[in-house]
Amino acid sequence: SDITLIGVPLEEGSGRGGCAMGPAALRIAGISQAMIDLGYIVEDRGDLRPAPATDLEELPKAKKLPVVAAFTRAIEQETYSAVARGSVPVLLGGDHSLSMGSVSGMARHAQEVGRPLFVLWLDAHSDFNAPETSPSGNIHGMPVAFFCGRAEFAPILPSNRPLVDPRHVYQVGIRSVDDEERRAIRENAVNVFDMRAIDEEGIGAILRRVLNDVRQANALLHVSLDVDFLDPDVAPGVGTTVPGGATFREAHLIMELLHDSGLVSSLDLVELNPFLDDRGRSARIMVDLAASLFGKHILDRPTRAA
Ligand code: DIR
Ligand code: MN
Ligand code: MN
Ligand code: MN
Repeated sequence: SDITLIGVPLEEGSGRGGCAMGPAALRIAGISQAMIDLGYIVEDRGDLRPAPATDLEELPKAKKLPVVAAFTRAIEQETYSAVARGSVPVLLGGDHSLSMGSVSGMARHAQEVGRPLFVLWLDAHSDFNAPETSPSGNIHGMPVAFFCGRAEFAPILPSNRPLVDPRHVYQVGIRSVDDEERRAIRENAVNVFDMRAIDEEGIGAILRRVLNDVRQANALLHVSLDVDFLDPDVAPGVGTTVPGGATFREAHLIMELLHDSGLVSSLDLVELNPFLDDRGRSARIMVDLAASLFGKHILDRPTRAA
């Protein structure tokens, strides 16, 4: 298949209920048909349902670690298998801790093919906490630090797993960063384009810079889209809304530029909480954005160099 859908009914990383219904809501909103309509062969692998890990303990500063760790292992394997057979993995979340697995699976593949892995992180949050710095203990605030090797949990994946270079992580839409997290993203030289950067430079200019870097490095690109990247007026169906987010048009332009680039290897759609949504609105927007990333557009236009 061209695209592999992987359902991840995981909410234990978020500290509240609801995200486990995310994959079901994305399917009802038509994620599979949207891609079939664009001409892709789509395989839906259903939902992952791993039993909690028995080799890891609950930690006060990494809540529900045995559940999140079991998902991380299963997601890493499913994502790796999909991309290794030439398909584009699309993770249907589920809270953002699922990216510990998806990005690690992509990093395994990138290492095998001898190319670097870049990550585009579309989020209100940097998700660069570690158990020692997290104010909440919720693991969905830690995935970027995890796949960069900067958050030490008990062993979840093999200790020799490939890591992502934090200088190859591009965060866009950021507007909520914890104090110690701010220091960590600076020390690790993560590329951060906060909402002010979007206001001042425009999303198109920022995306072209990111895509240029990816192309120059001959890298694979993983895109991770958190619902709260969007303004809460656009997408209310998420547990951690932050005012002042991306508009509908800014988000669509990103997806259209990503499609035109031909550089995207894999995608996470995360943090959708159908319990908090407004009659499926946020689910439909996430499906619409994914469709744009896979080539849905308004008019044909001549290809323009980035
Ligand atoms: C906060 C909120 N930085 C934390 N994080 C996230 O709990 O670590 N909310 N990711 O979506
Ligand atoms: Mn997030
Ligand atoms: Mn977020
Ligand atoms: Mn480099």
